[in-house]
Amino acid sequence: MQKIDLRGIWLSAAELRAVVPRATLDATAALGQVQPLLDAVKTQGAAALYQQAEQFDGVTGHELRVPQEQIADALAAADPQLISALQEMIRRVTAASKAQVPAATTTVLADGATVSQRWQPVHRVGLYVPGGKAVYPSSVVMNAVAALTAGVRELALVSPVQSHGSVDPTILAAAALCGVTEIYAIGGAGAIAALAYGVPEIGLAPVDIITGPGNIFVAAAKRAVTGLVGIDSEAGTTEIMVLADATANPEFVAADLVSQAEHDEAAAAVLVTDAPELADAVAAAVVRRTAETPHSARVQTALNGPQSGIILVTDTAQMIAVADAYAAEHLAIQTADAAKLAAAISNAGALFIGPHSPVSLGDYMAGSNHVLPTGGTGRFAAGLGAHTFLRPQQIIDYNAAALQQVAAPLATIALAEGLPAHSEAVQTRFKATRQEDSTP
Ligand code: HSO
Ligand code: ZN
Repeated sequence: MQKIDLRGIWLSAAELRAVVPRATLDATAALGQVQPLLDAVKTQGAAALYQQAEQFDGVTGHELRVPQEQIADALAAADPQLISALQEMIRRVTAASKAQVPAATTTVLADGATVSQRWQPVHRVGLYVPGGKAVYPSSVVMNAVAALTAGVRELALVSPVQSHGSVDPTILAAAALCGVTEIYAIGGAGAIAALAYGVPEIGLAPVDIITGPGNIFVAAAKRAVTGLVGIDSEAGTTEIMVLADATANPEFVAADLVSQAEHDEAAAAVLVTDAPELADAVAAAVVRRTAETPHSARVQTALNGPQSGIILVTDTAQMIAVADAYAAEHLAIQTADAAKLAAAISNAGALFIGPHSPVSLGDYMAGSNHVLPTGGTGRFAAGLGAHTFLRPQQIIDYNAAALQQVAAPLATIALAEGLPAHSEAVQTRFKATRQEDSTP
């Protein structure tokens, strides 16, 4: 791993963002390539989906809608130990997701004047699940449980057709465990178009929100249909930042860095420490663990790539500044005062406190959601949760007296804006005789 020494060098947040390594993924470049695929699905429906499956997945003639028996078979054939592990995960993620549903509120502004707010789930959600090298039943759970806990009524899952002519059976089993049964064997940009526009011939109705990770073409397609539908944040490659001091266990730190590097050659792993001895111990442990781990080549590429590194800082204050500027998807804090340090940091997708809260705990069993903002978007975006599928709606309820109380200031503003009919809509309610009352 490369070393960057920032000791004694005080940089602004913008400068820190420029020097701390990270992977970048820009979907804009793929927009031009995906537009014709989206248009084809919009105008030709299932025929375009078949054509794209043949072109990109090398499969044709399969059923686009996965039959219910096939889903039941996949669940029956799944390893019972995997099923019970996923069930425990579902239980924990459901419990923590319930706490993400905000309470309704009512504000009384005067006698007979209330503004309430309720959190309304969207009706229908489309969930994209990648196939191929990254088949993650855990991500099916994270997306489906968050949506269902929010109160979403319908969930359609799409995933690329595999060589056996259907969706990966592990994905089918995970979906079934969550209660998702509307599943389509379609993938890539075309699948995003199918969710956004609908495909009536196969009974696929358009959705309101599309979530789920995918490759650069899927990300570009999601961007292209944004506005017609809502999307979750654009998922980039996994990244981990560990803040550690001299009290940290170098083996724990190294294991955490390697764990996320295992995802992808482009994954980013960054250690920030004020203890040079710890930096050396972690570097040595990383080399040893990388050599021993099954995905050795991938991990080595990720950790030695320009997106990863070890940052030496002067003190805790600089550690906080680096973490805040970076806004890591996963921020692990392994210092003597981890909880206190976490309280001082505002930008991160999720924070993992102390030596016994590794990031891989959050990936599977913590109860938290593992779909988190990458690429520094944690500065303004949140991870996926029940809230992703909820909209706050305000409900205005005034009686006559309460309306009359504000009629004059309302008129003042309406007239200042040159919109007298706005004021008239209020005033007419207080006129003694309405026209229709005098007609015989
Ligand atoms: N660390 C990944 C999620 C994941 N890990 C899925 C294992 N499976 C992105 O947060
Ligand atoms: Zn992971």
